[in-house]
Amino acid sequence: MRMVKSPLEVEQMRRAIKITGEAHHACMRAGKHYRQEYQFEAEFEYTGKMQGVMHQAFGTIVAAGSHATCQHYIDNSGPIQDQDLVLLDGGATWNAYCADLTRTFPVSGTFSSIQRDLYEVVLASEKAGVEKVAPGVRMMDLHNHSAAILIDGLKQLGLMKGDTQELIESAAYKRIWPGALCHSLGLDVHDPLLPGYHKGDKALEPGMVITVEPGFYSQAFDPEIPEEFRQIGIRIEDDVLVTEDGYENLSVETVKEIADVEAMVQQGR
Ligand SMILES: [Mn+2]
Repeated sequence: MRMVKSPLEVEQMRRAIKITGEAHHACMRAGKHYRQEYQFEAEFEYTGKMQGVMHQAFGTIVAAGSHATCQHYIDNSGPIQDQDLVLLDGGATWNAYCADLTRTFPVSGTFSSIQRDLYEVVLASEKAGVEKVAPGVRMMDLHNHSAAILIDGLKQLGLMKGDTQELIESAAYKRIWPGALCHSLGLDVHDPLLPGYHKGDKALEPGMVITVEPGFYSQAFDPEIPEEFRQIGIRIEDDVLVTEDGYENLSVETVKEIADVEAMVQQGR
């Protein structure tokens, strides 16, 4: 019952996701004003609450600079430098149904060249995952497809070497991306799935709602990563409904293209 959402359930999720997207936009527009992580947390949750959101789906993650390399950073207590990226992962609830969206943006309004290169790789991986969502597709296949795009991009930047399929099979890429691409979303932010959906043969069905969220997380002491690429965390996450003939990206209105993100921060408020 919880895996496959009814139309009424999807309507609640649309509302939660719409408000969450607006909260992300509010934070991007505030980029130039705030230099503490908790200020973005306040902006994000304020935007929701002003629209009647009584509960966040989970503790909002606002991770600047190297803090973003911790996937579930929750302190939100750090200062933000002018050149930092801010990774913001949050979700409103609406009538108990959850949203879960991540965006990563430069508080300066301009990605550095390295930030831009890495962001483009994660974005390509994310889009590839979203576009492959359809009934009959296994979550593991989605994950490996996005992983292949991520690995290919990192190879082009000289951050990974070797055969892409071997890197996937050996899980060597998990040094950079230890997470999972998808989880179910609904009454809980990590909604229950029957066994076999995450790693087994069970495939997606119409009415399921999943997240798609690849990331790049480079640690401080990774000898295989050039120093200028270390201590950077980037994640992009959308919420996707499986439809009869493919997918609907429920968070499509939340900007993620570099030009759109930069414009929103620069335009500001
Ligand atoms: Mn998520």
